[in-house]
Amino acid sequence: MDALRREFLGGKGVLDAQLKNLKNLPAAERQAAGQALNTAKNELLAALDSKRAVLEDDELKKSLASQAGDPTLPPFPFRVGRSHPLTQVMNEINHIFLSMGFAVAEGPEVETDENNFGALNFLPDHPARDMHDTFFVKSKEPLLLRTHTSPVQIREMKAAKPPLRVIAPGKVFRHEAIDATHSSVFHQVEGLVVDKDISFADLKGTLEMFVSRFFGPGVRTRFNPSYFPFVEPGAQMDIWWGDRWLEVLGAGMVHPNVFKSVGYNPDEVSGFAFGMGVERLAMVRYGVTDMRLFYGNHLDFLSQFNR
Ligand code: FA5
Repeated sequence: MDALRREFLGGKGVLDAQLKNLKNLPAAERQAAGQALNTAKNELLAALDSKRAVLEDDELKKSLASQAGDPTLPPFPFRVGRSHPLTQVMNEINHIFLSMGFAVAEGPEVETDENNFGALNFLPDHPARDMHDTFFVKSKEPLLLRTHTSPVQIREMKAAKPPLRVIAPGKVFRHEAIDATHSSVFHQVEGLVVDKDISFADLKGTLEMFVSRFFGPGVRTRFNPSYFPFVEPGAQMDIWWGDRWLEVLGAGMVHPNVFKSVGYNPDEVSGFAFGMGVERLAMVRYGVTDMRLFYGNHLDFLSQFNR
């Protein structure tokens, strides 16, 4: 383009030579020739400009096509994801127990009836089963959606010899009437310690230590007797929650029948276990009055829990 412009319109170009030549023409022809040259110059300039515009447009299109981005990518500014508050609370619970020497274990959400109930000393027609109604799967070996994380106790004891010190975080399922403090799918963290000479004082001390680290000093707790077929004695721990007590966990000394079901000798070992409700701990921690808010998927609510 530039070469063409120089050749025809430049200082020593074709047009320029013709213009210089005008003076050699007879006077009568000079005016008409000058006008013709001017017209030619303007036409050339216009043609060059329009060609340049077409070429530049082509170039832009080509470069845009070669850099084409993914139109499905999210626009700026990117939103940074973060863990759900219940995941944050579970991770924090895990960390506190890891620092106290516990290992983390896991079990399946679809469990055998035997691990969820039988080996935990729930007799077949015992009313304690009524508090744990769930989905049952018809299969050769009776299966169900686990109602608590306690079956992981059975799996861990069957897999290893004492001493044991494990926690088992996970999801559990119950056929429940749902309200501000009850869900049909919720989370628990199980704890199990088995060794020689483990006492109820060890259980209480461990839980007190956990609570003061999780909530900070000054949190009000109380222990009440409670019944679970797989512990004896059994207790529940409540935490003061604004204007009333909220039950956050069940606990107790491992029942001799549970030790027998996994092949441990109850005369040689003793142990304690607990199962805490993650949603309930999160509610107390953050002053949330309705558990269902955690499942609502409202980002305005969830993004307050910034860690
Ligand atoms: C149990 O599930 C026992 N497995 C706990 C246990 C473990 C006792 C080891 C002894 C030894 P419980 O049903 O009370 O117990 O549930 C334990 C905790 O889970 C409760 O304290 C509460 O914090 C929470 N929880 C129970 N039901 C619900 C529910 N429907 N929604 C949300 N959280 C619940």
